Amino acid sequence: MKKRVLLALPHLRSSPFGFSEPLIPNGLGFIASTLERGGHTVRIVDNYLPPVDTWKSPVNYSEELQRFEPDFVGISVNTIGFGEALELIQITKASCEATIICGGPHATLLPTTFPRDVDYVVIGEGEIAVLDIVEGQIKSEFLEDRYVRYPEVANLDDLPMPAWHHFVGKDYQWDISSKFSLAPPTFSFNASRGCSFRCKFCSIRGLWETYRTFSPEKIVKEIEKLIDEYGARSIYFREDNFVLSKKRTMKFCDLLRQEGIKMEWAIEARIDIVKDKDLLGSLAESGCKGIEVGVESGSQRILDLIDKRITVREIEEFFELSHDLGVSTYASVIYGIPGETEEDREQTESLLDRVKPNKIRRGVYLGLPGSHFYEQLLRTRDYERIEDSGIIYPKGYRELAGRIYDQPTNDRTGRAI
Ligand code: B12
Ligand code: SF4
Repeated sequence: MKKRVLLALPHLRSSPFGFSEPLIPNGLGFIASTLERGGHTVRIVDNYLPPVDTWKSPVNYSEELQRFEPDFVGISVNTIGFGEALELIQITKASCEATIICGGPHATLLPTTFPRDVDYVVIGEGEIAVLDIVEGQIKSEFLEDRYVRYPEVANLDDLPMPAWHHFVGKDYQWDISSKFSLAPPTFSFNASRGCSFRCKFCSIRGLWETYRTFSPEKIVKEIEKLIDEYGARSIYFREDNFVLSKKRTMKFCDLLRQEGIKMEWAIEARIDIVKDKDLLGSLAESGCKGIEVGVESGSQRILDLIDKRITVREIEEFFELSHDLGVSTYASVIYGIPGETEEDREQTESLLDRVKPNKIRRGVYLGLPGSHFYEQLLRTRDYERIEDSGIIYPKGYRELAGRIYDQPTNDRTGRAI
């Protein structure tokens, strides 16, 4: 029997990181297309979107539930939005009879923190798990109590591409010129999952078991569809490491050129991989206009401490090459890694002065579950405070954030902390 499924993202009232990038939620897009391929009816309510369509008054969300009458409600939860997700769960429970399913990074990293009102907590990849829950055929070997953990799909090409029709025409960030000057509308696109590195501040190792990619052929076909059906003029590949496989990346660039696709695009990449002259040259030639890289620190001591596996010299080489090739760069650095000193921070500023990225994002480290440093902080208790969601504010966070963000540091309810 065909079912009605409402998929929702919680709003964020405030965030210690800032939350100014309302991009298409690819994860929900993949789940929606998988359900629609099975003949089910899907509605996506993205409360993260400005202007918040159904959240401003929670009554609107409950009206939406009453209007759509879903059989299932699926809520996508990041650690940062866990508090708001709890409110969505409460409203859902009070407004309809739907079975409640939660998934996403927080469900994967801290599944037992969800209240009993949640009928299923999906750990890891969601497409097949949600489809089987909705169709009443969860495989018993992947279900324990209410926790569902399916193996990762071996070949990502077997999945349908995101159900873009849910997002087109809505108030997403179609113009990302604050980061890279790409011709709008820019579609954000997730073309790989996972990462084979293990940087100690990053929770990716807890989220995806293996590194997998869509094939270059499938990505190029989808780009053609985005151009033809939705007038896409650029693509922003939002994923951990677009270039992990040099062979796949070169093939993708070749295909774009062979097909004569004049598409501007941007990626996120690791410096040690993308500083390769052939690779960067090929990216530039086939339309890649911008690369976001995790510089993290200008201190080799910190780069080694976080197990980044890059050197300061490699960072310098990457920026020299990208400036030569005219590829715009967006450098992300983190301050406040446990063990960092004032001298390390000076080295970071000095490196940024030398390499001159086109744009810089300075963040202050917060502990998110699933990372090595998170577990270390839990053990050493070297923190100012820990939120109910699990987020850890390391010692010195407040003072450093005040300096780096140059504004009073608020907690997530808006109170000064
Ligand atoms: C693109 C992206 C963003 C976009 C999100 C756009 C959007 N609306 O979704 C933007 C820029 C807005 C963003 C913001 C932030 N992000 Co972000 N982001 C990513 C990134 C790079 C890709 C996400 C993605 O598309 N993945 C691909 C899809 C297929 O995976 P997915 O979304 O996880 O969905 C799958 C499963 O999780 C699951 N699933 C997801 N939802 C649901 C729902 C149900 C019901 C079910 C059953 C399953 C399920 O099934 C999906 C399909 O398999 C990830 C890293 C990563 N590789 O996942 C970080 C990541 C999700 N972000 C992270 C963080 C920390 C942030 C910020 C706090 C950063 C900041 N500086 O502000 C904010 C917080 C925003 C928030 N609302 O919480 C962390 C989250 C960690 C955590 N514990 O929650 C991640 C994992 C990065 C990391 N390495 O730590 N992010
Ligand atoms: S920071 Fe980037 S390279 Fe390091 S583990 Fe996370 S996703 Fe991989």
